[in-house]
Amino acid sequence: MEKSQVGTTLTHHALVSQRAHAKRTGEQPAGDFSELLNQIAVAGKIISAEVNMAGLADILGVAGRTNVQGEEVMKLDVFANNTLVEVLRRSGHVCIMASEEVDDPIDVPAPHYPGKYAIAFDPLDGSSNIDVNVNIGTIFSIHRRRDPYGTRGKADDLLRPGSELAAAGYIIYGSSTMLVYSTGHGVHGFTLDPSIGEFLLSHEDITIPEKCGTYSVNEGNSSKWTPATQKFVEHVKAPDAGALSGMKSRYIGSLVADFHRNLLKGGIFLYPADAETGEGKLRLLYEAAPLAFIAKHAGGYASTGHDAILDIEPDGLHQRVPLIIGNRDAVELYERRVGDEKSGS
Ligand code: P6P
Repeated sequence: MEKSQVGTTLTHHALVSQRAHAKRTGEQPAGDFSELLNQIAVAGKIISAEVNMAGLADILGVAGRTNVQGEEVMKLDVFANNTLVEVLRRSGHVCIMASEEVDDPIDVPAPHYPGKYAIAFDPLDGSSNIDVNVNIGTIFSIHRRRDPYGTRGKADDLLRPGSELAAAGYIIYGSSTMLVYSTGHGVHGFTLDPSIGEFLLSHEDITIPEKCGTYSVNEGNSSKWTPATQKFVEHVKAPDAGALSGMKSRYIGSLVADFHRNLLKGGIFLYPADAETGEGKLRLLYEAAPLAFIAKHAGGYASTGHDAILDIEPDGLHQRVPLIIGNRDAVELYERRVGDEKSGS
């Protein structure tokens, strides 16, 4: 069959996958999800344009405030957050939101229509890299609201395990802007063609390569790691310690960039628990869970070391978790090392 000269747009792909979902579940395809995904893409295009302009415009530099994480807020963070909130509020498909930049749930007040999805997002992850031109990204997770006929959304619509997600994805702003998403039926990547303003299918059915050739961790934190983490990292670094060893080190310090590289090339990313606090740095709702959903549907896995990330019942919008994510066999090896430490073997 001759090759189509028109690429597969994100909208078309989402519509086709929604029709397939409807066929599987007997639901009537309403097109809500594909419209919602399209609005996320609109916000992504607006943010991408601003990120690419940042070096030229006077948008760099600190906005002079700190967010819930106590981190200085860069102006682009604020811009990205406000763009997503505004675009999603008026989409008619969202009833409640959570953002890394906002302490409390973000409602969808009248006259906006409260749709059937609850969304959590990190509007601009890796923002400390903005002014050194390193890839940064938007991460999002999408739940169907609990009460299909409710009016306003509630925090409860967001505080659910990642295993119940309807979809998740991220947009990475770099040499090109890519949107990667999954609804649980494969992981698909779309590259923005700025000449027509469309995200076109460029990576269909992404699966994490068999070989786990890279480990990605901030070794500057090694003194804060548990012995199990220290032993695991020593193992994967060792030149010839058998399976899952002799890995290269790659660490960008931008979660979306590190995750995206490992998704396409194979690898394991670790932001482990701090031995003192037992806490990780990364956030469950809008960083760990959406990426764990993507990893799972690309054949990978994500764990805290003790529990699968997708099984964790969130106890708050900004809950931190340890995150070990990437090739399934490497993450499972980490879990065994943690298990051995617990059993003292
Ligand atoms: P560290 C960026 O600030 C971020 O939230 C993630 O994007 C990244 O993976 C992590 O923090 C980097 O943290 O402590 O290594 O600088």
